[in-house]
Amino acid sequence: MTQSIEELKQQTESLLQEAISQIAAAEDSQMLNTIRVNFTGKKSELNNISKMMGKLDKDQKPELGKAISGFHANFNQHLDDKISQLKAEELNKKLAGEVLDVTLPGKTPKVGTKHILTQTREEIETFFLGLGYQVVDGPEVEVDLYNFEKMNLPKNHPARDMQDTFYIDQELLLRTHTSPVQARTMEKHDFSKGPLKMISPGKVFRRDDDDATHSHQFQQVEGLVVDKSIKLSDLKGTLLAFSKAMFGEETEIRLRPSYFPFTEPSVEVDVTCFKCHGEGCPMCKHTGWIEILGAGMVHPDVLEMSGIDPTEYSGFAFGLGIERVAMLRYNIDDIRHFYQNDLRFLSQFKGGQN
Ligand code: FA5
Repeated sequence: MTQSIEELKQQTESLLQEAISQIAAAEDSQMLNTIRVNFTGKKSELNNISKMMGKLDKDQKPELGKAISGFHANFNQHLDDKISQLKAEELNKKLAGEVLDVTLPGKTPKVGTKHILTQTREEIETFFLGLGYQVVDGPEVEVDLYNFEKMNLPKNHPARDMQDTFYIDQELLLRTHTSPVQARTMEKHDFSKGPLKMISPGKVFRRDDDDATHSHQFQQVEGLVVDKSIKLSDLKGTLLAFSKAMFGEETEIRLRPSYFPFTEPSVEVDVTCFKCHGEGCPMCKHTGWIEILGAGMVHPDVLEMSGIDPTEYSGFAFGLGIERVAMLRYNIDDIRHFYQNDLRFLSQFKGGQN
């Protein structure tokens, strides 16, 4: 049956109205897609109308063409508007479901803390930097020459027994103390630029059996001052100021005669017990004093072996165990706690960081 141009235009218009009402009722993009296929696809009524074009008179063809393209323009416009509307609705729904209460307290990230030995080492460094010392590093794998010989401990010297260690070969070993850094620093020092004042913190190793106060690996801080007319009283004044800074203003020190091959005279330095303040308690084994370090005046032979004239220069040196200082300050009863990585122990020492 052939339809007139008027009927075709009418049919196109009806189709458009139907499409518009379906678009308006659509609830999601999937429904819109179905509408698009139904109204503009190959099997759509509109396509059938387009096929009628060939049967129309020449002057009627543009009329139908105009009606069809009018359909498309209108249809697409309504479709686009609906897509935007659905998108906006979707976003609003999402936002409504995601209510953000900006007044809720935030989640504090867990921040770690420096190991208590690192904190103690840094406090010691800060103290000596304040007195104008430089902080020097030295090798942990050391040669016999620096660890022993230049420290006045020639081969077969009986005092080597006090510091047995792990040997890599005849000449190479894990250093037993930080004292070899003394020789390494003295050899390089230029006295025209001022006195030598250094500390050197670091790991040391000994063939010691582990117990509550001994470990086969621990940390020391070496101290060394060399200049013209350095005296034992300079050592005592420095260590008194250090002890007060570490253990409290009321702390006193005493020097007891001792022996180290690299110092002459040599002393052990004790501080007044900061628990009983000298009265006597289990901590200080009822003596009122606690030993913290070894020290002395640098032996003239040690100065000479490092190229310094002992008739012109003198110096003092000291060496302390960082673990020992931390154990005393925080009343820690077993050195092994430092190395076991037990968070219940470590997290007690948060320093100033948390
Ligand atoms: C020395 O190592 C000397 N080099 C110190 C020194 C330097 C004296 C400069 C004079 C001049 P000593 O062996 O006493 O000395 O060790 C020094 C400190 O290291 C001790 O007071 C102790 O705190 C610590 N220490 C020694 N052996 C151990 C160990 N096995 N475990 C933990 N700490 C230790």
